[in-house]
Amino acid sequence: MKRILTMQDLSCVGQCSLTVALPILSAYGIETCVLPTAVLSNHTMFKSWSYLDLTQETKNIFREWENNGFKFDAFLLGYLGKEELMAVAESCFDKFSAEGASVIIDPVFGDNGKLYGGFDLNYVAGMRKLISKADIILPNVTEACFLTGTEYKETYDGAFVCRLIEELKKLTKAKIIITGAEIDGKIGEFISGNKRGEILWHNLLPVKKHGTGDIFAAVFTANYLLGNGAHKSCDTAADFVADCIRNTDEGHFYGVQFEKILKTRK
Ligand code: PXL
Repeated sequence: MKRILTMQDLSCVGQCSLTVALPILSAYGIETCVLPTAVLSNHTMFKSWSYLDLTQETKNIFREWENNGFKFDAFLLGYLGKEELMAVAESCFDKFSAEGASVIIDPVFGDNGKLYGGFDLNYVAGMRKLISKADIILPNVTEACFLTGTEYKETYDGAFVCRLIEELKKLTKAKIIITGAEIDGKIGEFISGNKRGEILWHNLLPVKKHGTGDIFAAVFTANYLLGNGAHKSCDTAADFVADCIRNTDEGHFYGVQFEKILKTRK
């Protein structure tokens, strides 16, 4: 059985980051270990939140993991929260990678052309460096723009997204999957390839929901680790997210009810 370490925040309420990655990866039969980077009362789309930074505690955790000889077959990184955690992540890969371990990084710092609250360009610069260690990266269009220093556009075409991929290739050897590109009433994932990349199109749903990027990353990662390949894993993850959105009750504003879908899908 594969063992993964997922490193992201624990938002106690709000259906994102660890509270979606852990159940989803586990439901796919992957042994899932966690490295919480911070504990928040709830995610930052609510009107207020508390934030306990766990950067210092990672030293103690790593010491004991070394004592116990733990290794991981894969890493999934999401919202880290603080720039200092980039170096922590690098040392985590160095110390705890099993042979051939995959590093999957969802940069998680912005959307709709803006950085999430609490992030600045130093964080982006740290992430730009960290993605050079990845095997797969899953930025959205906003994150791809910030990482490559490209000006964000509200409306763009496929050529714009392909250029983002070419710019990202200068920063990392990772397979690049730009998620949630919205073009002409459709939503798609752009996947880098040796020559031409691939685009997977899906119907764009009329509502936007929080936490769907984290769900996409978890379903993608689970499928990828089970040997389904990047293309199929992407398709499955996009369908899963769409089903979650369709099955979320109206008025449920802070996330999607992925639990309903997890019960029915593999
Ligand atoms: O879903 C991404 C995410 C994760 N964790 C926290 C967040 C967000 C997005 O806003 O605030 C704490």
